[in-house]
Amino acid sequence: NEYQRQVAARRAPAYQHLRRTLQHAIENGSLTAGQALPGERELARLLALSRVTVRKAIAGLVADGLVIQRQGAGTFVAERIVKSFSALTSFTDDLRARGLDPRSEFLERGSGEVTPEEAMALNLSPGAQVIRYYRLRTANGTALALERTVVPAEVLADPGLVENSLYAAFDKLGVRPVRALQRLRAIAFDAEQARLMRLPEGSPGLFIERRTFLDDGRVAEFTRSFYRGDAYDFVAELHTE
Ligand code: 16G
Repeated sequence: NEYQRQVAARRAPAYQHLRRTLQHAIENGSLTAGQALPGERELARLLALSRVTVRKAIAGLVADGLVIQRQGAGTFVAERIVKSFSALTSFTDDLRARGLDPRSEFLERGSGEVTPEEAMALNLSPGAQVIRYYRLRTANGTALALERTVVPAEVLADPGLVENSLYAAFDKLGVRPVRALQRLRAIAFDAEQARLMRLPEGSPGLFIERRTFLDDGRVAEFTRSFYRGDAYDFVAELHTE
């Protein structure tokens, strides 16, 4: 009830109280997508809170993906990311184009012999070598996706060649993807994925599987991506036959 809520609110540290207040303001639309939040100093002054408190509250909202911080420009209420479903672009391309700073956090990185499932997906013979990545994809500190990628070692010889972007590594090596097959379906993040994404278990996600081909017909990557369902709009242009 209201009394319990007020008692709980009073007991919570000030930064959590502020974080929740701002979260509600975003959820009920009093703060709208793209809108700038007052600066840290300004907020602290307006609410008679310390700057540390304001900073901690904002950091929480960034981790939740509710706001985005842009270097030198300030903090803004997050807008959904519009992504083409038919363009062969990379995570890094998509976010750089929006002025954000995309990063890869490697959860796993290695190489080994292809599994039967991978051999089917990559058109490889049993015994071939592959490299594998499991990455948390972030933009300006917000986790947006988890991606498992397998690449034939004949395309990318060493797992260390990818710093942040797989497609940037392809580009450097003169590897040119020309087409891809992709499928998408709705999922709910399981407990482990939710922990990595810092989301509640069961949060909605988009599972996208992509096989990318080179012009000589070889498969360059097999990637299974789990994108945040609340952050992305996939768009495509349709034509009559
Ligand atoms: C995108 C691709 C993924 C690709 C990755 C490369 C979708 C649905 N998936 O996330 O298949 O491996 O970009 O990104 O777009 P990177 O060059 O930033 O590593």
